[in-house]
Amino acid sequence: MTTMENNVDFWSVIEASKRLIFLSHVKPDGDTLGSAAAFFSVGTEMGKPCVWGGRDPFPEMYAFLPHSQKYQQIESLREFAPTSGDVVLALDTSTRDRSVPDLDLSPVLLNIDHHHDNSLYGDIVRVDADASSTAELLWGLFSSANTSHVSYEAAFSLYVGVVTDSGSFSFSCTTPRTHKAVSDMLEKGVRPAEVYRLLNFNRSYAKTRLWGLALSRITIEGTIAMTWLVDADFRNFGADPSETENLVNQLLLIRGVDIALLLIDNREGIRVSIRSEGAVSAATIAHRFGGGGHPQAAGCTLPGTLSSATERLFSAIDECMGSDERLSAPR
Ligand SMILES: [Mn+2]
Repeated sequence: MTTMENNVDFWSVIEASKRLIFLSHVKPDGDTLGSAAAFFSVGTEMGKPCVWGGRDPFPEMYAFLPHSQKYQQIESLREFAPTSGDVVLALDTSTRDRSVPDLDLSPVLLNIDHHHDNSLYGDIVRVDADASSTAELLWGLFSSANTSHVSYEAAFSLYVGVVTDSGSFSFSCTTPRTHKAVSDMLEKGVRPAEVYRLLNFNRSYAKTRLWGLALSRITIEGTIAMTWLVDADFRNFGADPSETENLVNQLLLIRGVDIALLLIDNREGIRVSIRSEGAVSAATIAHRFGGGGHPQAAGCTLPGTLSSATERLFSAIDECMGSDERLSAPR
């Protein structure tokens, strides 16, 4: 689904603004941050005062983005004291509750996103579910405005958004338009090798050792790979719980594996991350235990011990394999 109004309206609102307020979504990723950093550059070039914020802290790994120092962790839009003439831009944010509280205080709210489940909130909506990323969508908006304000800095920031949201062009959202946009960004001087190094050559020692431990514990049964971590593992290595993000995906890289499970015993329960590239939907498995997600990625929390949770998961997957094949989305 695509909602597009004409670009003249969009840019006349930006041009008429007294101040631009950029908002990144909760648990900010490379797309919401790269998009805001890019628009911050463009806004600044246009001579507009700009501010930028979000509900969660700025992730250390994206500190290299331009204007990252200006990001403010805020509890409410009220902290920016929005007044008439301010334009608020929610970037890459599918619903109001993924933004900061009190969005209603926005004099004008722009919703710029590519999530197919965007609730189309806001005064001006620019949602294109065919775009790989909000960054790709923004590149189109910047290009069509024919503005001279799109610098190398903006191109660099948007490139970070496209690369991270498309899994380095490996996800199915990657299209000819994605590559055309990126081609234009490279013309602006963006160096892919440099961005690759910034994004990837910064893994912490603690995380590397934690992953090593988890990878050494992998067991495989049929096409299912699983591994586990306990609270003490994080303490021993000085690793943060957030450092297991994407770890479960490593299990799917094993030849012959199409379901991956990561179980983390955090004392309050067993937190389970599920990935599936097979006939059984990860969401279907997660739903059985009160969790949720997408066909390829889902999660849930089970009570009890690691071994009882493992047993229940495996028998649930067994049952799904028998009955769920017709229900899972075609790939
Ligand atoms: Mn995105």
